[in-house]
Amino acid sequence: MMHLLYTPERQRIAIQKSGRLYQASMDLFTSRGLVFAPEGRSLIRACENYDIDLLLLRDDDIPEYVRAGVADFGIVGQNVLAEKGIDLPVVEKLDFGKCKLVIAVPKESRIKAPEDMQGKRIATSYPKLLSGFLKSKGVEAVIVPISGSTEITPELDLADAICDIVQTGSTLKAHDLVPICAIMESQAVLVESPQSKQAKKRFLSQINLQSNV
Ligand code: PRT
Ligand code: ZN
Repeated sequence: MMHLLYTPERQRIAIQKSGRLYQASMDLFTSRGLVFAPEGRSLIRACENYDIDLLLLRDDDIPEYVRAGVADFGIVGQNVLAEKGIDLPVVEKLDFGKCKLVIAVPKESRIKAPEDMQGKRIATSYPKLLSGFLKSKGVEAVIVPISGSTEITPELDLADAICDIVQTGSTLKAHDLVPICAIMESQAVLVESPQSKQAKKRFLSQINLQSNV
């Protein structure tokens, strides 16, 4: 029998509302015994057997919600945390959302290494991580900020290279791009708010203890 745990208020856990991390995040909670009301259009979804509400958000917004303590916990990619520059305590590294942030170039390009990118244009949705990487290599390049579909930019001559997330590599291949170096490896992590009180931390660990995962 599932017993309800007493908490003075409901815990809020921010997860991606759709996209690559949504289903795996829901599966994680389900595997730990949480039952949710059927999907509706609301951005808040109540758990029926624990004092927990899910906040369904754009993944880019999750670090800020958790940092501010509006959400007590969040599930987000390490790449997003790093790009936002928001460092949050990691409760658990999760076994999904694994990917790499790489620099890739057209396969016929003369760019073969980061040093060859001096003065070149690189399209990315990760300007902060890219700029840190280029600085560490002593390379000055032009960062072209793009919010999505960077892989199309070399063939349209908006950029000479891209810096993007790769998982299987099939998107790069489809655009005749090849990776020349990796900037970071990433996976989904469960983070907690620094604002979160001890009771909340204990609360979550109780859920973990009930898990068979
Ligand atoms: O709408 P919202 O802002 O919430 O979602 P989003 O579109 O920003 O993110 P989404 O759902 O694409 O990805 C969420 C998180 O999943 C990322 O922040 C990463 O932590 C992780 N992840 C894991 C990935 C990938 N794998 C991935 N393959 N994120 C993006 N991709 C994209 C990549 O940008 C490229 O377009 O998939 C393409 C490459 O995939 P492959 O398999 O062809 O290499
Ligand atoms: Zn996003």
